[in-house]
Amino acid sequence: MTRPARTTASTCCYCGVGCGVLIEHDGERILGVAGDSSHPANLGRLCSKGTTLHLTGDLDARALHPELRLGKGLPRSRVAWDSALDHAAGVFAETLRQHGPESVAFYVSGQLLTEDYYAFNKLARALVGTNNLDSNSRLCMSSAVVGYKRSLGADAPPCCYEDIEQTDCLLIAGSNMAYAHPVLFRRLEEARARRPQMKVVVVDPRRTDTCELADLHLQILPGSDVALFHGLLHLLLRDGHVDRGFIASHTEGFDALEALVQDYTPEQVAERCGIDVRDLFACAQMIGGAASFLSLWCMGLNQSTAGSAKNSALINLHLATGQIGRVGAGPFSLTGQPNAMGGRETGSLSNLLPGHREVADPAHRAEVAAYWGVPAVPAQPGLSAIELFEAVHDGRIKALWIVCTNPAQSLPDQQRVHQALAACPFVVVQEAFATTETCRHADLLLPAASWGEKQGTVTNSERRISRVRQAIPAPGEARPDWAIACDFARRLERHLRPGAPSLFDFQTPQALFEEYKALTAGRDLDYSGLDYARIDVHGPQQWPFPTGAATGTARLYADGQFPTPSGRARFIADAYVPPRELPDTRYPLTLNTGRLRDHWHGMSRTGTAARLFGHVEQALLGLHPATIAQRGLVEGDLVRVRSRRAALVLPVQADPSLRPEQAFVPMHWGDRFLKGLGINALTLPALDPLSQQPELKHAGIEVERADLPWHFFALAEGRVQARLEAVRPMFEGFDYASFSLAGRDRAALVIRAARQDAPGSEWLEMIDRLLDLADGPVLTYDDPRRAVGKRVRVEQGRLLSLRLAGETAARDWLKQLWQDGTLDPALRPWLLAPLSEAPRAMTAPAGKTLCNCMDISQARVCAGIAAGLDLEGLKRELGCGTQCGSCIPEIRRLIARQPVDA
Ligand SMILES: Nc1nc2c(c(=O)[nH]1)N[C@H]1C(S)=C(S)[C@@H](COP(=O)(O)OP(=O)(O)OC[C@H]3O[C@@H](n4cnc5c(=O)[nH]c(N)nc54)[C@H](O)[C@@H]3O)O[C@H]1N2
Ligand SMILES: Nc1nc2c(c(=O)[nH]1)N[C@H]1C(S)=C(S)[C@@H](COP(=O)(O)OP(=O)(O)OC[C@H]3O[C@@H](n4cnc5c(=O)[nH]c(N)nc54)[C@H](O)[C@@H]3O)O[C@H]1N2
Ligand code: SF4
Ligand SMILES: [Mo]
Repeated sequence: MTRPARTTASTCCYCGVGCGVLIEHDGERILGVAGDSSHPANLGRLCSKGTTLHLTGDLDARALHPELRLGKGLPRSRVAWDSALDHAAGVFAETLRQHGPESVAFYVSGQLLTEDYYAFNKLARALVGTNNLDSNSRLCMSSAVVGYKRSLGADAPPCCYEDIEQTDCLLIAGSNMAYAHPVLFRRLEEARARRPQMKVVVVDPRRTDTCELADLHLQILPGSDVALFHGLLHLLLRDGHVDRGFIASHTEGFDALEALVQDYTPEQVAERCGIDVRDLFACAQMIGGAASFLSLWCMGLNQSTAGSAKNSALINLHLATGQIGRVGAGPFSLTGQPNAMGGRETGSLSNLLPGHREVADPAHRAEVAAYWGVPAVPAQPGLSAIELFEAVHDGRIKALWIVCTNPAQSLPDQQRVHQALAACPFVVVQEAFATTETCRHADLLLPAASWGEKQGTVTNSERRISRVRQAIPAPGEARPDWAIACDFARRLERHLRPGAPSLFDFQTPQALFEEYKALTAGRDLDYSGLDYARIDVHGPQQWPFPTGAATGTARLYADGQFPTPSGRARFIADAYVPPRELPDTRYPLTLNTGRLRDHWHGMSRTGTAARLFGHVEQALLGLHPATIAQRGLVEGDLVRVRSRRAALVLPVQADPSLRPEQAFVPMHWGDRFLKGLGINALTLPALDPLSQQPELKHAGIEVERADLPWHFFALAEGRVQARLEAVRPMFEGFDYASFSLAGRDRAALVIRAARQDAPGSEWLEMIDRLLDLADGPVLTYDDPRRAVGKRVRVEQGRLLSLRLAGETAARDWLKQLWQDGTLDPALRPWLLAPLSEAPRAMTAPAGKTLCNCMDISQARVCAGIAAGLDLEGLKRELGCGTQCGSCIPEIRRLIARQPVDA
């Protein structure tokens, strides 16, 4: 029986743009999504990830029941919630009794809702008595937090999204918003079309799709932003483009900065940044001559050992020119995760307390303790993410609770992270997807409700608080994060505060919100005047929203008053410091890492939707064509990438958008999808001294050809998640093994692997069983002398699975035949033949999918361009780019044939 379709308005669970989505469902299953045209962040738009939300979340990948392991090395088995949480409370209580509050820690996430965050925060500080609560925002926003606080006095992005549309000069530094904040990029594209006089500068070592809108791209050397920003200030001063009146009335510390930037002469800066000095002049001219100047930035500034300095050096430019607190002006940090802002507000970093308070401030601690009715919140500073895992590694942390983050994929220096987790006496992982690398290490796995299944609030990049609403029940026994935290806390209270009234008597997320919001009263972010009902009736609101307010606040600091003791903003005079791993003879290349358009972090969710692999199917090491040639490589070769920490084998890809001394790998592949602990096996745990944010963007590497003559390729349709779980352990003996999905309405698992010699026949027999190739209608070919063996399963005129061992040249053709559906019977005899003998009639592989919504391949777009179509023509004829628009920057790039090979 089909139920009537219903719609629930909620918020997208991916990026910090915070788009409103309408979830279409029947009360049991989510059937579709649409952009919410009444939501001020997106006004109806969604990007390629947002529009495919309903296709993600394969139940085979979900955590459905609590599971407990009673000893290291033993398998986990299913337990009831009661015993799971009683057990956890017992272990935590015993650990606290024996080793004190510094022996336990919580590692949480910018993807939690504000209510979840608050519950964990109170649990750690008020009940357990530790500040060892840190969040993955340490890898993401902590340099921006320090930047705002040091320069402006409070952690508050002062701008709003409309400023992006209304500015005269936009500087985008270290942000690939075309991929990472696509709906804002759509808004920018549209604004630029209306106001072509708007100037756009992009500062990025790569020529990204974001550069398609730029008047000027400064392709700087990695990590050289501080030198660039000081060099720009030098020129603004020289040309009289600073606002002396604003500096005198509203700032302090300019003299020291003015003295410092004297040394940042244009020629020196151009050399240090590796750019043409004329481009530096042009950039200074655009900023200095603009009526309004806005900057956007993201991980290219934050993920650096100079992250805090980069943030403040950029904010300096706004203070020196008085470009803040006005329409189209200000320093606007883009938030990565959907609720990294909420984490900052609720104080969910180890050095923070709720309401933008500091652990280090005794008055702040006393205020929070009094509000909670506890004698004190701990004064001992908590450990930040990297320090925290170091403490797990050396045994100081004995019980670790991980929520909504996958550190065994996303932290740098993965060998150490995996060692730490393997050795930790008690690891709790509270997860929506059981497939993550971190789940392997869970002694207790707690299934969490996820997007569409839980409710609460999130704050987006422009300080706007939106409701997250539940559409359907959570699968299995999964429960919302706040409820798990409070249930555990009440059980722990029986050990730690027997008989005392509970601090965690919350029956709804709304109750948590109501208790928490009072802690913002009188603080810079004050949203004590907001409640769920107000958002339900009047829509999402921007803080501050104090009691009695009728509307939120679009822009901060319009009056030139800053939340510092003196009321003045501060110039910060930090000198340029280079990245930790500068190129040397052993590691001459710099590895940069970042996002793809259609994947989200460790891919626990996006990795369940086959079509999201259509744009980029596998992890490739991008190198400049000249660098590839110089090393005697050709595109597609497997190379061994070595850093000071580990080596990883990957195919190489020519990427002319890079500088010759640079390499790029997307951050998304962890050990599940790429053997060898994933990309972060290579990255380094060096930290910014103020924000403790790791330098995930610059690792010294070298590459060399990996001689792995025995290749393996397989494709198997159906049950992709379960099949991946089953086959993944069989590839431990391989030097290279990469896993992905293919298809659109039907999904297949795709495996590419290589090693020195052929594995034994038992291995092949086993893999054939797992891929449905052991019996039934399977065509076989074996040449044991050459260690070549092929299997193809054809059923009812369709190719269903295949494996090519020892000789894989026909892999793309066969994959395309699978994708095409019905198999032409005339091709049957050729399926197992060497590629050179295959008929000319064989279809060429379509290659990557540019437009996900309309399923248009790059090949078709290129053919259209060759036939003379422009963007409008391509939209009209092919339909590409007419839905979510995420592919438009790339289509523009193809039309412009950018980048041209340098
Ligand atoms: N599709 C997608 N979108 C996402 C996410 C995702 O996983 N997938 N994740 C979300 C999250 S949590 C975040 S934090 C954001 C991240 O959003 P972004 O920061 O925009 O994304 P990244 O690709 O990590 O890095 C941005 C750019 O920084 C450049 N860069 C590297 N080093 C330097 C440098 O030294 N200086 C400068 N100026 N630039 C440099 C890189 O070349 C890269 O193009 O994306 C959010 N949105
Ligand atoms: N090399 C390199 N590494 C990086 C970066 C980089 O640019 N380069 N970027 C860094 C940045 S900016 C970030 S933000 C991090 C992100 O790193 P992670 O936080 O590890 O990324 P995710 O894969 O998003 O992890 C979130 C987890 O929460 C789970 N989940 C989803 N919904 C829910 C829910 O409602 N409840 C619970 N309990 N679980 C849920 C998901 O299945 C997923 O496993 O990666 C960092 N690592
Ligand atoms: S831009 Fe895309 S990923 Fe980000 S919130 Fe909007 S729909 Fe979601
Ligand atoms: Mo992030």
